[in-house]
Amino acid sequence: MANDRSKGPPVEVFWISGSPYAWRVLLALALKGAPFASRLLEVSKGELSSPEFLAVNPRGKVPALRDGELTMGESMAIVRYIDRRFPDPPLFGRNHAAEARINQNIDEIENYVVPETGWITRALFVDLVAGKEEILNARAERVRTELGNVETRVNTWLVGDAISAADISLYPVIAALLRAAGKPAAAALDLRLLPFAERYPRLAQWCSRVEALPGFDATYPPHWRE
Ligand SMILES: N[C@@H](CCC(=O)N[C@@H](CS)C(=O)NCC(=O)O)C(=O)O
Repeated sequence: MANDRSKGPPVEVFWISGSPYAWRVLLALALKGAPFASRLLEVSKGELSSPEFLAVNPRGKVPALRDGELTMGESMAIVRYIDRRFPDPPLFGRNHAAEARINQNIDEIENYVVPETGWITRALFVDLVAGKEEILNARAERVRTELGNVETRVNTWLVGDAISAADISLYPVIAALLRAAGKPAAAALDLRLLPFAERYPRLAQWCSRVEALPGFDATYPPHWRE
């Protein structure tokens, strides 16, 4: 079996509930059906700055992974590692052209979407909007441009006819953004993201497709259910 993990201790994944970047890693593992040891950390308990965790990721950020001697951070680097470690099903395409398109999508998401959504979601989650409305609205405008581009070309999946690392990289970022956009503090902003299904119907269907994947429920941020 390609994903047989009967030998050796399981891969350990360090994460916090609601981190879109950590969610990418959980989704990748779910799609692979790969067993792993879940290390759910709590920021409020200082667990991201404990010496034990800093030994895994000196940046003190999640996601992080430990597999035997290997320790690493950075969500998409971890997803790439998981793809090599558990080859089935492939998340970076079945040929070079598909891999190229998947990687281009990922880099576009990392370079043009995440820098904007990161600021917006953080500001809304910790209620630090006051005085930053103008810059946050400008960021939201750039997000809408990027989402509009994706909306015009998304089919069943972002690339080709199978879910890939491109979908995995984008979904949690959008899910966190939409959750943030529903916070009361968002009323002070001109985000124009909701109702998402009316503004971006194809992307909304794509989100539903991701949410219907086997194993998706187990990746859903536990504190979002509370
Ligand atoms: N580029 C990193 C971003 C990781 C990141 O910013 N994680 C946040 C959680 S969403 C974190 O650990 N923040 C804790 C901190 O900065 O102290 C990745 O893709 O993994």
